[in-house]
Amino acid sequence: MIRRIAVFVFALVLAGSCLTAGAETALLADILRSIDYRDEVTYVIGHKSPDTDTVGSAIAYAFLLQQLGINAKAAATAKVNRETQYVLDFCGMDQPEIIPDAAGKQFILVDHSEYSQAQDGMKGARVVGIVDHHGIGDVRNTERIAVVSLPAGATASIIYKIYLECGVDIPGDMARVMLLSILSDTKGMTSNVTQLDRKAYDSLMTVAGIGDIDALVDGMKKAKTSFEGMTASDIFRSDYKEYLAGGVTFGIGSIYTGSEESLAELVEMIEAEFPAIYASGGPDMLFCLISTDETTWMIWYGEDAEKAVAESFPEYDGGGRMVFIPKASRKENIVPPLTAAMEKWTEAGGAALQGPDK
Ligand SMILES: [Mn+2]
Repeated sequence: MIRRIAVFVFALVLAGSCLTAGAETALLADILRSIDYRDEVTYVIGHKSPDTDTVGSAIAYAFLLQQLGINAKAAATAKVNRETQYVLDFCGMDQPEIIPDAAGKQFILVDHSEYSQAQDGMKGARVVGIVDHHGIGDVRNTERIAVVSLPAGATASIIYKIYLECGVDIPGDMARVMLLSILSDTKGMTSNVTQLDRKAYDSLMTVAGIGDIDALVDGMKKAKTSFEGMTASDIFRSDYKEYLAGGVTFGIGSIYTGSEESLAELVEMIEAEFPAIYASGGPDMLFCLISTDETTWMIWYGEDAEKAVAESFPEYDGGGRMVFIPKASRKENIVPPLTAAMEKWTEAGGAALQGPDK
């Protein structure tokens, strides 16, 4: 609470400063306004197992749309993780409303564009927009929708660009939440950073009013690596995504930890609990990445998971675990080869691989 008051006072001091787009034409703003929202509320929502970029982007994009006169509301698929809670506390923001079932509602998706990562019921929902940095997924709408997909380290960087193009001022709290979302997805501007992220970062820093950014990144890291009171399953699912390739479903949890000792502990802990996690339902195969700043260990569970690893990573030595040095990124280094291997199986013989009945 004290932290929130402090942030509020801080925000008042900053109230005078915000970033403006100048006299650029706001053609994109007109395009976004022209979409048929059917007088319904449009929820701006991120992916399952919400992370900071997904939640921060939903908040910042909903605010932008509201400035355009659109009835938008930030939402989330589930309770936010510890890092995100830390960020929201710093920004003096509440957790977005949780929508447990998407069916029958209207959405703009941020930070994802695949049904496998979308909230349950999304196939029965109306999707009127997508803003994503993961390429093009399988979400469909027979009507014309606004899709913004760019190669960036964070969705929040794309949202920043939309603010500029729409000529909407960025207030201090929105600058802070976008900045911290970018820092989260790019691991403190060290991973997957593009020119757009760099521009967004530099520009948002000028209005975010953050004195010691390193201390903040450190605080986010500590919040993220605090596994106190969490079960192995909670830890595995704290940053977890599901994928579909060649008729096979697979889930990948990604865990970051500060030290080699805790990496070894986590590997054993997840391995011990993998059968139970797997049995509780979900995809055909489970993978878990456990990383420090230097290395990533990958472990897996489920029929044919090892076969997928062997085909995806020729360097795999058959030892039941894989170690990547330098650390591996789920999005860049793990998902593409696994997806390619599973798609090859389907091409090779259709039902070559059948997940267990569940
Ligand atoms: Mn993201």
